[in-house]
Amino acid sequence: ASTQPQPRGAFIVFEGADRAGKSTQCQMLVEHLQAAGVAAELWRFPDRTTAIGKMINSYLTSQADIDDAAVHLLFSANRWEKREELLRKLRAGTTLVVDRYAYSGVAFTAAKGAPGLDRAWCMSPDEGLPAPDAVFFLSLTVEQAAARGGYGEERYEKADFQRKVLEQFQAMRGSSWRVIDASQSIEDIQQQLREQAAAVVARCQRGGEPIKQLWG
Ligand code: ADP
Ligand code: FDM
Ligand code: MG
Repeated sequence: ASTQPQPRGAFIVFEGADRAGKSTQCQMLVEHLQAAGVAAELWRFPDRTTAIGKMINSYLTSQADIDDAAVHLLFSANRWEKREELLRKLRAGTTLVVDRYAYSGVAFTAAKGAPGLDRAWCMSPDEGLPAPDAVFFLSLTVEQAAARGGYGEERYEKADFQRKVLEQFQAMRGSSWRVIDASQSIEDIQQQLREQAAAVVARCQRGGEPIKQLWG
């Protein structure tokens, strides 16, 4: 039996180290898509608005200490609790532009180098989550990031740790990743993102693109 092409929204993820410009570019891309008549929403992980997200926020702002393995599972649970809504939106034709996803989850925990929490362990709780259609990786060195006014106050915003996170991202990046030089101007980066995103959105809109699963 032939399957009907099933038009849907695109699932686009932004990754990269802190201060690479993810939040700036996500926001601009969503506004651009909406202005072009594409149904699009901006999402972010962690989603700090849920009960689990509030625990994560307490951890990131150092109001709470949580065991490394336990907090890793909370970050993953925070994606699982959004899975149904995410799939529903995509199937209804809404494109989701998502500021961080499971790749950050793996990179940040694995960068701790804690016994037992190697990359394979870190990947396992996210196995089976919806996989993005494209990952835009905004690439910036720790030195370039520091030149943007230094890091903020949150738990992971330290140069030495960020270096280890970048190494983890490096080890994980697959063929579907589009690496963008994040040291360019905001406008130049946005221009490249718009072109690449338009192709992904069009491909999903045409139909026949199944939603894949991590870590495929
Ligand atoms: P992220 O979400 O990756 O941590 P942000 O989008 O919050 O990064 O940007 C971090 C800081 O760097 C902000 O002050 C932002 O205005 C600035 N910034 C973002 N993109 C660029 C760029 N291409 N060039 C210079 N500064 C930038
Ligand atoms: N982070 C983010 C993790 O450690 N694990 C995850 O699964 C995700 C999605 O949380 F330090 C870290 C990465 C970053 C912090 O910061 C979230 P932003 O500024 O909200 O992206
Ligand atoms: Mg951000």
